Amino acid sequence: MKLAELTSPRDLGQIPAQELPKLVQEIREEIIKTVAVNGGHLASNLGAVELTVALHRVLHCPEDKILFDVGHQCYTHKLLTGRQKQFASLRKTDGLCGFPRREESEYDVMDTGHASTAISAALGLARARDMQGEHYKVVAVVGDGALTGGMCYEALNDAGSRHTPMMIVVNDNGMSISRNVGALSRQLTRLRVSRGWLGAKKAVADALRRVPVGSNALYRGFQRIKNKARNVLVRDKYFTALGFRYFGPIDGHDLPGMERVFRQLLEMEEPVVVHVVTRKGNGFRDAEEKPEKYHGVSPFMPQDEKSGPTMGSAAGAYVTELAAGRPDICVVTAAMTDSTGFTPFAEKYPDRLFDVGIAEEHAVTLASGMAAGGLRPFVAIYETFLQRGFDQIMEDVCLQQLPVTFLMDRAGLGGEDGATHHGIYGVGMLRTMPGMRVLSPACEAELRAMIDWALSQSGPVAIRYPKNTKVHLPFAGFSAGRWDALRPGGDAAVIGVSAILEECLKAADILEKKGIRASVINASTLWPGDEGCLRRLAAERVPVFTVEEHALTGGLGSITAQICACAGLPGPRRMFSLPDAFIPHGNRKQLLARYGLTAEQIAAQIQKAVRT
Ligand SMILES: Cc1ncc(C[n+]2csc(CCOP(=O)(O)OP(=O)(O)O)c2C)c(N)n1
Repeated sequence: MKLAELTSPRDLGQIPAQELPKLVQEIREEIIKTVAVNGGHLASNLGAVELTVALHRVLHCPEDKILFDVGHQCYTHKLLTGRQKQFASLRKTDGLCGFPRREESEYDVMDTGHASTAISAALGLARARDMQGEHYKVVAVVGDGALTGGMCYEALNDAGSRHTPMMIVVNDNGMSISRNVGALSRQLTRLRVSRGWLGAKKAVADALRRVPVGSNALYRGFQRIKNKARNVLVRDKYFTALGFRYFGPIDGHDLPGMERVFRQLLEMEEPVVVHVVTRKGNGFRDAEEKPEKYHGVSPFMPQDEKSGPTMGSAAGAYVTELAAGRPDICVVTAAMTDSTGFTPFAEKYPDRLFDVGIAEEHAVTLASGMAAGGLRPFVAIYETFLQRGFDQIMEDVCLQQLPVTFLMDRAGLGGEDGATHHGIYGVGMLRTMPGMRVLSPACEAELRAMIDWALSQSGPVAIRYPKNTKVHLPFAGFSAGRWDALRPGGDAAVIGVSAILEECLKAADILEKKGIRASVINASTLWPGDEGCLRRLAAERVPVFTVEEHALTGGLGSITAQICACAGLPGPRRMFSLPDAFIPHGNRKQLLARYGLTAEQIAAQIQKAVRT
């Protein structure tokens, strides 16, 4: 049976074992072909093909539930659950999402994209099942990278305490995006490389084959296997201490072996952890050799190489430069050293960069402690993932006015990654925190000036920037707290910030052709904003329009409205923003058009407003 002929994962059961390698190969080719055109999480998906096929062969989904942590490795799952025909639309506007989405399929159990949530959610489902007297199986697939996130420990601790039956598959490839970090990762490595796990594969598979079905017999069988295979099975202290039965490590590319293990262990009504060893990028040589590069890729190759330097790489380069003269500068990242542009810093100052794993909450409080101890920490992080640290920024940084600088990459629409990756709520989040200053540059020169200013401050500063340097500003220097005009004009004032200024400047050009002279103002100090600027515009009776690539609540429009209301000034005539909603994945330009944020749409609306 070919991939295209599968109507549901149940059909997998009809495929004889000897034909499965062909299917696996077909899935891999489909993934490579699609990601080459659409971009996506290539290496993670290639590593999880056999694992996903094995799970779908032993489970009865959608009644049984598979939860993929992060969800970036769910492509095989999508291909096996009736979405082969739409697969070419992966990550495209209105196409399949690159992460599980409940509205897309009944096989997608939770909407995900942020790491380390699967065990908690699986435990919730397992408890819902038990309380309602149902009997389905619940399986969480968690990478060794995701396992560095604190939520996993909280969930394991809880699950083990009540002995809730569920299965956790640890997909261990030794990698997060980069090489994995931390003590637990070291423990997994020890298990993986310990005396003869390769030998264990055969011994365990042989032993399991002889175990009869039925839970008591299974349990005895399991004990027998443990005794018998004592020399090859590895003793785990970690999961066992938390109340789980640990089983492994087993080969994550041996489909029949995995199937046998999953089948047997699912019969045990207990919390079990199966440690599966996979190779990231498996089956695609480049990705196997450079899994970091192929973790998440743009459509490759020709376009990818053209994409040019990012704001993140500019931030990383500048902080590295500054660090030469300032031994107090250090950097904290949460499993994103390379993605945030800080590899050069890590290479030059390995003792001053701390990759804490996928642990954003810890990253923030760690930085607060470093600042309290006299250092000048930068937290390099994607805006969307900083959401994890809300309480820590509030209590551990702002309450004490500690000089931590947040370098927030991927501000604005996250494009093809979708709802979980857009950085469009950060301003609203941060400006509720007393003492926090929020800046947003539109070009590299402005970014560097902001970093300088942050270092001159004794309290917290957040600098948020988009992925790419798009706007070529007539940059005249950054002056904290001031909103400067980038071009003059007395008929309307278009106040924008960061990347969307490009659309504002174009809108002003369009308006000029219609006889409307609009100034464009760069609100680079987003918060606390510039009341003086708004007072001057009000005195000159210039109608104000705000434009931002951020949700309406809490962003530039609401900042402007708030300042005006408090100062008794007329508020903005219109606030152009993204809606207060979850924005789906898609091409940035197309999304801007959908929400009325292109230059043409902005100009048309301003024209209507000033002419009426
Ligand atoms: C809260 C959060 N922080 C950071 C990320 C970015 N991120 C996506 S996948 C990933 C690594 C996951 O590693 P692992 O779980 O081992 O999966 P693998 O890709 O190696 O299969 C990271 C850091 C995220 N999705 N969520």
